Amino acid sequence: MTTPFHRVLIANRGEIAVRVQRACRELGLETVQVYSEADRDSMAVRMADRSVCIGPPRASDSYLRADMVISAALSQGAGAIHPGYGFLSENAAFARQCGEAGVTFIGPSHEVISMMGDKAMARRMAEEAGVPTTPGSKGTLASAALAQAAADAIGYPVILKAAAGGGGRGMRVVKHAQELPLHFEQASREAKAAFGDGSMYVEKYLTRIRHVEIQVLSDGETVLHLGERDCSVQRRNQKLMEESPSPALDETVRAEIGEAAVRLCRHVGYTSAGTIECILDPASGQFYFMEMNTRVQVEHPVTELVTGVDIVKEQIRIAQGNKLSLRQADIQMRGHAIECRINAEDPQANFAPCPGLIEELHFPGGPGVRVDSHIYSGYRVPPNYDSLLAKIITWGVDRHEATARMRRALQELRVGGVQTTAAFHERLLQTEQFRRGDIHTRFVEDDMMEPR
Ligand code: MV4
Repeated sequence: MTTPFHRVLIANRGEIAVRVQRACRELGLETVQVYSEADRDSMAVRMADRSVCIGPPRASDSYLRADMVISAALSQGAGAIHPGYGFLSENAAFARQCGEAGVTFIGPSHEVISMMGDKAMARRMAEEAGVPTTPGSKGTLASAALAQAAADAIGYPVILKAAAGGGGRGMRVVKHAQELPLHFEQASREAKAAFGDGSMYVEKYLTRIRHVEIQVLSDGETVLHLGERDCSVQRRNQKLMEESPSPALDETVRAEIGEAAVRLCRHVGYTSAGTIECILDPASGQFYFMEMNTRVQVEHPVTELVTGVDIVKEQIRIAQGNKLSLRQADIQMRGHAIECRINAEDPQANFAPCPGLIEELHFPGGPGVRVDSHIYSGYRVPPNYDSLLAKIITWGVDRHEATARMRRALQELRVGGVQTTAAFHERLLQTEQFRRGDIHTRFVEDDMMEPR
């Protein structure tokens, strides 16, 4: 039974805080924006009905302070908290503490967050749900010797993964058997230091792969998939550009991967919005479960543009106890969408972060162009957080038109005062590989970057 709420606390910052503000406004909900001292002048604070400073700039002293966030919700009469992405969004303890404080956590149950946050357990759930997984160990490996035996059985190269890791953290590729024991000990030690848990599992390492992920929405009874996103344009495990639909999927695989995602959600009792990340072997067209993200993702707008579904509003409506009004037959992907992440980074300086004052700002517009951003002319980009300034998302009737619109939008963009990744995207869109839709996850690092 969910308690009705009319005020939502947004426990995040930047563009996603603005995005959630907008969804709340459209649903007639009031907003409470928490902020650190570095975000006092942020757009999200200006948009909110109420705002509360929860600490100094460092995230561990502000946006990660579960106690401060929950007490802000209670003191401001917010009946629900939206965590956005990053920060506390996949912190099962925080989700549980929200419930214990009588505040609705806008996301899955803390039990499901915990289950899918254990990447070895998530993999097991996928296997039980009949979702293809890469050949790998049954669960975590208690010693280097057991890891060696599992890897020998799988065949090299293998990839060691931390059960408490994810998103590329706590992973290590092992090419030869003799290297495994050392890599296992080092990776487990690093995972213990980084995540408090050194448990490791092993998978067959697939090379030249694509990253394809499926957006899901569930109210606990109806489980919908909203099609896939291709996130293969990455650099050091950081997504730079995403698109939907994937140029690498045909209708058969598209249906299979969507049905697999729904099966997994049903199997674990998933609710709210979520994303199932897969790796796709373009050669065979076979996809394999990688991990599940129990939060809204940065790249959700490309799905919104091709399906017409407002994912954040649906998430909030589900948290209010509403049942989904949509059925799978209502979800039609139309056209093509591309998102470019405009980061305050200098591609000519190895993508080094470039915080500073936005002296001039002009965003693109016109047909098929959406900009999700929190910056404004005169805004000072703080050095304390991720470098995302804006997401430019374009929609076209097909990939060609979406690409042409993105090129035009990037040419219209003006950001004075800080270096951005816009010029990198302009170059990327002109490569033959992108135009052919033939991108793998190592393309940027292996094929595109000029040798330094
Ligand atoms: C893999 C893989 C190849 N083979 N697993 C990266 C982040 C995390 N989601 C898991 N990742 C990978 N897992 C097997 N068995 C390659 C990666 C990988 C990757 C995957 C998708 C997109 C970008 C990536 C960059 C580096 C490694």
